[in-house]
Amino acid sequence: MAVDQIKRLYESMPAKLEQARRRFGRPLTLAEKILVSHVDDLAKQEWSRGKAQLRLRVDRVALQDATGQMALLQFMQAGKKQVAVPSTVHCDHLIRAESGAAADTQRAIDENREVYDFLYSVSKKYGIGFWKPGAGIIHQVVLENYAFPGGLMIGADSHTPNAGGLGMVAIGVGGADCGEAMAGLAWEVLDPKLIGVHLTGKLAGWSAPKDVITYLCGLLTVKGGTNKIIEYFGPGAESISATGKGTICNMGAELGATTSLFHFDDRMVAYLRATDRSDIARLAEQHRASLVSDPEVLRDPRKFYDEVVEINLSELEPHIVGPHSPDRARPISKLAAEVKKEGWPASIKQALIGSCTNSSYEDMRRAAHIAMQALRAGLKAKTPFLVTPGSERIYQTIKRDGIMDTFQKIGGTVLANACGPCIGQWKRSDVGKGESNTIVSSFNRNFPGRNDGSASTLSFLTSPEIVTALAFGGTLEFDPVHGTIPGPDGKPFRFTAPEGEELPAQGFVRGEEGFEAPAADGASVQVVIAPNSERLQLLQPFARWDGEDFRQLPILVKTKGKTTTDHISPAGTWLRFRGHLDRISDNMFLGAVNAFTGEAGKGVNPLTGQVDTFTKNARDLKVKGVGWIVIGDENYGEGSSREHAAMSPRYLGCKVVIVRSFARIHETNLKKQGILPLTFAKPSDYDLFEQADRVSVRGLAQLTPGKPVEVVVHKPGGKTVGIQCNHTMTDEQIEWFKAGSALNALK
Ligand code: MIC
Ligand code: SF4
Repeated sequence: MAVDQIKRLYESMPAKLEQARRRFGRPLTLAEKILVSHVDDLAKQEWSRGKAQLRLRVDRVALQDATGQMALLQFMQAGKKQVAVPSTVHCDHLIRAESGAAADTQRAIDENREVYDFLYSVSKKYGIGFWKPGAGIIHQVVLENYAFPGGLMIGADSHTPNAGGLGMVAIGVGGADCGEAMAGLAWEVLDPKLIGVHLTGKLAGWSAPKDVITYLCGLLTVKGGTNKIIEYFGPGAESISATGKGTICNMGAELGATTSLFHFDDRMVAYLRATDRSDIARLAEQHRASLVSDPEVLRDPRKFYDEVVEINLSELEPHIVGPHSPDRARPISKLAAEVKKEGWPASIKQALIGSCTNSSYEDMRRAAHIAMQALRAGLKAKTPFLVTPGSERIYQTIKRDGIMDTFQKIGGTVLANACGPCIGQWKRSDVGKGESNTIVSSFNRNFPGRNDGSASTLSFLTSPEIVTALAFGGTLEFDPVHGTIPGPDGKPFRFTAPEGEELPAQGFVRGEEGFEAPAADGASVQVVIAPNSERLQLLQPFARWDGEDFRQLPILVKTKGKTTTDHISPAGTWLRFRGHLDRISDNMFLGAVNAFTGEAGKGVNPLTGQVDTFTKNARDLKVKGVGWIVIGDENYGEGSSREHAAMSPRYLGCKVVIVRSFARIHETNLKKQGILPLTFAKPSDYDLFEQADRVSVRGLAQLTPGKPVEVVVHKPGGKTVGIQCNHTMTDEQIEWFKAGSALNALK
């Protein structure tokens, strides 16, 4: 965004904030200030945390190559000439880690040519900035180039909140939301509740920004942040670099939070300057009062936040989370005992650092400091060590400063500046299929099957410096903070706490950054999609609701326990089909655990009684014109923003999803695609549903915001049980349902 636009935003803030203070009758927190300055119509907007729907004007939209394909296919249907807000596309998810940066990037360019060409030509045509494969991971590139204090951004990726490290409200959403904002519509979100995290003390020694968020994940759990913004403030915040703040906000996605952000401070100024944005830093300094909470809020936070969490950074121990869920947390000092008790494989097979979460200069410096200590002592890494730099700028800078060299000396492999192993784009050959094994990384997610497609891999997440030390220990039983490992001379070797500058003393190297600006006039640019492509498919509108109640729908799947988007629509090799709805639907529910059998990915075809994959069963129902229903557990749809987890079910005939509770982005994605998302009024009603039941939903013509819906369960013997379910649809969202999708309603 051009500096003059930021200036205009800042200049408009004081008057709007004053208006809001008068209206609310109280001072404002930072998140509120940013929301207030971005509402579409301040005079008419209703406010009520957890209830009102906010209509906002975003400053920017960010897309990546996996979810971006659907976002752009939907945007194209709006028939606009240009995007209405500054937008960028980042090619990062489709590069598979196999043999190292250069070869992997080249292979990705060859394998994904058709998709890259599509993204490139759409970007060129509609005024979107395009970041080529190898340029970096979306969130790191956005932090380096586009994020700014006080801004509002949406991105088709759940870790978009990374930009909160620079004091921005940055929210992960589905592709349809992005498509609409790019087409010039206001963007809607539930007025969030606010959690204040008051930081005191100072990060020091082994404790890293990652520990703030892994600790919070343990405390608040994966659904603790749902429909809430997490605002960090207090004297401790100043001890965390801007990129460290980014790590914390990034992984706030694992709490299900709408977003996370920090108040503007001098660490942000330093980062803006180091990334060639002194002009923005200066502007923000001039408008500091608008970019932090009002003083009354800081003095008495409990009056203004719905919840306040206190963290004394000086007492925060390094944490490690996993396996299988980011909220399974404990201090590293407690891990060894738990590993023994649980019988997890202690031996570490792979150690990985980097990703969008943790690949700042500071992270790499501190990890290299650990590696240097080991090298000097003559130690060898016991496990393969993989490094994923977040961007070309980081890569070139750590290369110049000898950090890459250090990693290579310990036998590390430098992968492309891309998602790679974080999203299952990882060709691993060191373990057999189904072999139980342990990996540690500095990434943010660890759901079963995520990194290498194998649910038998136990993935643990912690700071890059701890990952690096663990690579030398080779076992989860090693506590680098308190313990020792045998040195080459047999004597115990102890690491000293990591150190490292937050920003490169000689400045960042810009490198070949791989940015392509759009055409000045895109009218003549052609966007081609081959009719026989297996990678891309133009979208056909979903059918309108026929005006009838849903009668006697069979249950395609009742899921048990965690049902993340990685369970509903796995990534890894399936990323290949992210632009082709029919092809990708073959992965539907592959990871979902069938509550009736405990098996993943398979169930009884309700019409034939045969056992098959959920996809095959759904395709059979679709051919026979029978709609179906999904029953789900807590926090259904946790994790990614991928709308394929809503589109595939919709495409194959799903009408209703009833669950104990939803994750925010997925619930919206279901609404956008015309599926009815319901929650049990009584969560124990989940237990009522059995394989052979049929389910009716009544009174659809009278759907009303805030009013429950009547659901009837028909038992095989003819008995029926009526239950109540709730929905969170607004009048507008009910129109989406009736039109068949938000996109249909728009047209
Ligand atoms: C992820 O971390 O799960 C992803 C892959 O980045 C997703 C987006 C996607 O599925 O393409 C996300 O976080 O939204
Ligand atoms: Fe990529 Fe992983 Fe970050 Fe998602 S979490 S954007 S897959 S690096």
